[in-house]
Amino acid sequence: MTPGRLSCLLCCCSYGVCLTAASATQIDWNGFPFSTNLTSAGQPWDDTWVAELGSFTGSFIPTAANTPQWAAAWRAASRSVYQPVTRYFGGSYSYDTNVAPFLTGTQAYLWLFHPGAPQGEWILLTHPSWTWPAGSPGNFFPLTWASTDASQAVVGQLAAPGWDLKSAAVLNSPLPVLTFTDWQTLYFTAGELANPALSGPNADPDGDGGSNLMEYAAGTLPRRATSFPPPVQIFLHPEGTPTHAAARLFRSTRLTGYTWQAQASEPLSSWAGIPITLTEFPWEWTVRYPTPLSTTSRGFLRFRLTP
Ligand SMILES: [Ca+2]
Repeated sequence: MTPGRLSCLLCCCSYGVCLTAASATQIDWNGFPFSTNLTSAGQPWDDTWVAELGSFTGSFIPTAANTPQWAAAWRAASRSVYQPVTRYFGGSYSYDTNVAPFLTGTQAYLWLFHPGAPQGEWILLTHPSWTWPAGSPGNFFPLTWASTDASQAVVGQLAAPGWDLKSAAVLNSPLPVLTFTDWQTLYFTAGELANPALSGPNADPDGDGGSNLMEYAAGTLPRRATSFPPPVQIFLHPEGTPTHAAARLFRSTRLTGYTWQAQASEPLSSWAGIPITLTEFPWEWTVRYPTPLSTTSRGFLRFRLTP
């Protein structure tokens, strides 16, 4: 190390910011605390909102007209849950080498969404300067991409009198899938992730009776007891004759890496898979018991989640 470089590092340390050579290229991204962020109906965003920093694959260019194709092309580098009390979101992404689609010079975006169905609320922000810099293990100074610096909202609206960010209603457009591991990282801190009794698949940190894995599979919140996996509905399927018993499951459309199976049993000693043929919506699955009520003395239906 040259004397000049050494004196520079000592100078930095003297001001309380001690930098080391073990740095990487880092993007800090965030919203502005206590800003006013509203839905298209003028309601404040709540804790169901998620913010993601990422890019689209290949040559895909997001527009307000092609929202149904966004999810398939989107890759998130970093995610954050929206904090409705501080009205803040943000995260950090560090890398030594660029991994596709976060290649040098590729446009980056902030995508914030409320996972409603069939109508979601979305806002997608960017700025011409938000392109991924080359990754380097010796990059000391992080870049900051803040929503207040965005110059374009592909959907939604940027600051105007009365609000800072305003989302738009988006119809019939899916959200990108989310692995259980990424879901855990979204809702638990690094320290909590090391504690399976809090963040593991069988844990129930909000005590609402839904394990973390079930909350993930249902698209509910693991840290709010009033948000829990809805019970399976049992009913008679009235369409056509004869009448069958039926069951309805509500599921997260972001589920990936796990598969729901519907199974039926008459003696309870064995289960047979039955097709999910009555899907009306992506988030709602209905199955019929294979034989009609008129010829069934008893029967059982279950949904099973398997990796
Ligand atoms: Ca729970």
